[in-house]
Parts: sequence; structure tokens; C-alpha cells
Amino acid sequence: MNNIEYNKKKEYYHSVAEQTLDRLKLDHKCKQENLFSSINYSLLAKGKRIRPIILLASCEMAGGEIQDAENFAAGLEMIHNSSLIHDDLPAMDDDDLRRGNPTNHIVYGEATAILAGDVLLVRPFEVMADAVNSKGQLDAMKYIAKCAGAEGMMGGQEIDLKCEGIVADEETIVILNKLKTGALFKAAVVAGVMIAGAEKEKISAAEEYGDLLGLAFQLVDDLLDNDPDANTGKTKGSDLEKQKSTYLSVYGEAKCRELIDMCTSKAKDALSIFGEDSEFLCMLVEELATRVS
Ligand code: GRG
Repeated sequence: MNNIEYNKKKEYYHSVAEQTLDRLKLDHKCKQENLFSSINYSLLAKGKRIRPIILLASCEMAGGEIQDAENFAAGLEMIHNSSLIHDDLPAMDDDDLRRGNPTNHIVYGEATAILAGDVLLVRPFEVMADAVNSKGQLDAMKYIAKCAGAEGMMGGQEIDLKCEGIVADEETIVILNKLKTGALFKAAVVAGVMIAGAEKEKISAAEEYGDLLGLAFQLVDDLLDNDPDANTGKTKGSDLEKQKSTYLSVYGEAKCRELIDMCTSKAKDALSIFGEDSEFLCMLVEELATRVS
């Protein structure tokens, strides 16, 4: 697959994600329209949509049909958006800029932002349940729930909050990032292959790729948070200001870059069981390693 074919494919997955989010959005006239508006303010803002892109690509890589994965891809993006809204709240990271826009609670107030985040956590299970037609899809829904919950992203956030203002050790930093950021990436790849009905070895390969991609993604994120030229759409240097231990503070820039290369190469190896069908996800992990936003 050359770069033009890769970009075309990525644009296709991106448009499927956007169309599905649009199809599933809540925007009818009712008394709680303000809540719908708050939800759509965050959900329909320009995100990179990496998690749904990965889920759709992973389903195709394992021989599945895109239509069977659409609601799961959109559901996962909703959960991601729920976590961003809650993460930005004063009780958590207290940020006022997200995707280049004022954060949800700045525009709609804290109480409505909490509700918008709550809806974006339950609505996914409604839209995924609507689409369940196979054991693989049911397994995917359960896997996504586990990765989002206390043993996944939310558990990682709890560790992160406890680490504010202290110098965390390397083991803690690795676990917190594996859960907080890595779990939803792993959910994306694994749910995709489950929906396709893949066997155990392929699910294990997807888990390995997801863990490595998540690690590489967070390493890059920590570098970008500290790079004045990077376009992150967030307030720069907030980790430093909140005295958070990050990969950058623990390893330094040179080792972070070394680890990004190593994770990228191992992630590609992990997908060898899928042969040529893994080309898109191999190119994606490479692109994410060199991203600037
Ligand atoms: C209520 C679901 C829920 C969660 C509560 C707040 C929280 C627990 C977890 C926070 C998890 C979090 C914000 C992790 C950071 C993950 C991360 C690297 C986000 C940035 O992802 P991108 O770059 O963002 O894909 P875009 O804007 O492109 O979607």
C-alpha cells in the first residue's frame, strides 16, 4: 500500500466514523435540548477519530464487514469524548481548552458538562446493543466496557490523580498510561477483530498491537505537550504545571524517541499473523509515531 492509497483508506474510515456519529446523534426538539447541544458540542468537534478508524480497519483486517462495526466504532468514540469532558472538569485536570475550543464546562457549566459526559458513557451501550447480531459483537461490547472501566481507562485516571504533585516511579507511570490511554486503543483493535469473528491467536495479536500503539501514542503525546510548535488544541505544558510525572519527566526526550521507534516496530511485528491485510494498521502506527498534533 503506498501513501496515497493509505490516505484514501484513512479518509474513508474517517468519513464512516463521522457519518455514523451523525446518524446516531441526539438533536430532536425537547425540553432537554441544552443537554443535547452540550453533547454535540464536544462529540461533533474536530477530533482525529483515531479510535474508530482503528476499530473499522481492524475489523476489515480480520475479514469482517464495515457495516457490522459502525456502531461500535461510534460508541467507542463517544466513550473517548465522555472521558475528555470529565477529564477537563475542575475536579479533574481543570482545563479550559480542548480541540482548540473552550472546554464543555466553560461553555455549558459544570453540571451540564457532567451530564453530557454521563450520556456519552451510556449511549454507546444503547447503540452497540442495537447492532448486536453475533457472539463476536457481544464479546466486543463487553471488551470495550472492561477497557473503559475501573480495570482500564477509569482506573488509570484514578492513579493519575493520585500521582499529582509527587514524583511517581517508572512502574506506576507505565501502568497508569497503559490503562488511562492504552486501554481504549486496545479496545479499538480487539473489538474490531472480535466483530470479524477472529480466533484466539488473532485476538492476542490485536491485544499486543493495541498495547504497543497505546504506549507509542502516549510517549508522543508527552513530547507534544512540551513542544511549543505542536498543535495539540490544548493548553501547553499543563502536565509540568500540575507537577505530573510523565514519560518525558521519567525517561527524557532521547529515550522517549528510542521507545517510540521500538514500540512502532514491535507493533507492526505483532500483526504478522494477518499478513498483507495488516498493511493499513502498520502504516497507521508509523504515522502516529511522527504526528505533530
Ligand atoms: C467518564 C468515560 C469517563 C471517564 C472518566 C476522566 C477519565 C475517567 C479519564 C480520562 C482519560 C483521558 C482523558 C486520557 C487521555 C487520552 C488521550 C491521549 C486523549 C487525547 O486523544 P486524541 O489525541 O484526541 O485522540 P482527539 O481530540 O483527536 O480525539
